[in-house]
Amino acid sequence: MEKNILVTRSSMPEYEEYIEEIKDIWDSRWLTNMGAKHQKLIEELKAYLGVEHLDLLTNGHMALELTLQALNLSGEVITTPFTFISTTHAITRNGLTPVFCDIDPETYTMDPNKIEALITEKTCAIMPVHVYGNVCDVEAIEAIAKKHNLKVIYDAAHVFGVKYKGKGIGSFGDASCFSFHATKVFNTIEGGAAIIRDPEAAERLYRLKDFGILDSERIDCIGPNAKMNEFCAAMGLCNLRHVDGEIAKRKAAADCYRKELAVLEGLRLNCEQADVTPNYAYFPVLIDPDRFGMNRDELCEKLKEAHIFARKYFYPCVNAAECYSDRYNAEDTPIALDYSHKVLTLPMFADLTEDDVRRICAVIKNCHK
Ligand code: T4K
Repeated sequence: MEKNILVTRSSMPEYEEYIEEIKDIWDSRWLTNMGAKHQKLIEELKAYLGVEHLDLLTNGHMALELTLQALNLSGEVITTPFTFISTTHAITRNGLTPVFCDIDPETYTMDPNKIEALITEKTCAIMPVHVYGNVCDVEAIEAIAKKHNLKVIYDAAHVFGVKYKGKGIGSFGDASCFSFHATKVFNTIEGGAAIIRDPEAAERLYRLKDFGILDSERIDCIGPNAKMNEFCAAMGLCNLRHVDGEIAKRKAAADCYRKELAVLEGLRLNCEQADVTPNYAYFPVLIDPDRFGMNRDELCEKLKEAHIFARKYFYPCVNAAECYSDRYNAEDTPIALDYSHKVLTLPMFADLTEDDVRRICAVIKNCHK
């Protein structure tokens, strides 16, 4: 039987490298609560991402949730429905109201031309997503935010290592939140980071992730426990040494896909953006059923039969998900809704070989009319 190919596979260091990295945790017995590995990883990530400030959290979701809380926002947040549910949950769980803006048909990111029509006197922020590693139109978004005095918080879960015009993507907007989940380009097993420009809000986030504790006798805000532990930080220190190599391997797989699928009628490849240094986080393809000869769901099933597990990221469109559909009409964001039925994310990870890619593409070509 042919081996299973899953949508992704975690990048990991050599076993011995990780064991070496965690030895001093045994000696110190310091396992969590902003220990030495946590502090070291912060410094290394600041240098790698080219940002002046960064804080670590248990996961990307808590980075989003606590960043919104630290910024003391209230009212409406304009966001995209074409994302992982976490983005919207972070807004809602802060008592804020998500307002959905449709996406740009090329980049799948928030369409800046549709933002201003959604601004009301209650709007406090814009929360776009650099989905699949595609960079949002940061210039247009930030010009609108400036004009209307709104905060911009990027969900940067997919863009680790991406640069725009030579600048680390985390340096745009008022804040950016990364995910270091096992499935991401760079992982700390579970983990995340928040980059907040305003030093006061950044300081608040540092306390919020530790229950809001200011010092041993004062607790001045209400926060959860969202601290990254030392074992996760150690995994991060190891993975960071290899991340450039892992991205280069992803590029080889992406190049192979592009070559194999170049002229397949009805299958659109992801855009290649000018001025962007990509990270090849995901490999989305858009299926036009009439021209391809089969719809996205049918293709997904055919791949499954061949032991290839592509995923429908991001279906359902968030405003059509059960927990939001009573309050929103997904038809208000027609492109996002349409694409949620047409995009398939093909397997993409550093260890995906060119033979694997050719095997996947052979199934796809076979399904093509
Ligand atoms: N914002 C955006 C835009 C996001 O995409 C995400 C997370 C977040 C915010 C929140 O960040 P975190 O709080 O998660 O840090 C996965 C991930 O759990 C999630 O992190 C990710 N986005 C989302 C897009 O995908 P599932 O339910 O699809 O994962 P699962 O368990 O089906 O795994 C997918 C594949 O990954 C498996 O088939 C094999 C591989 N895998 C998985 C795990 C758990 C590994 O190789 N190793 C592993 O340990 O959600």
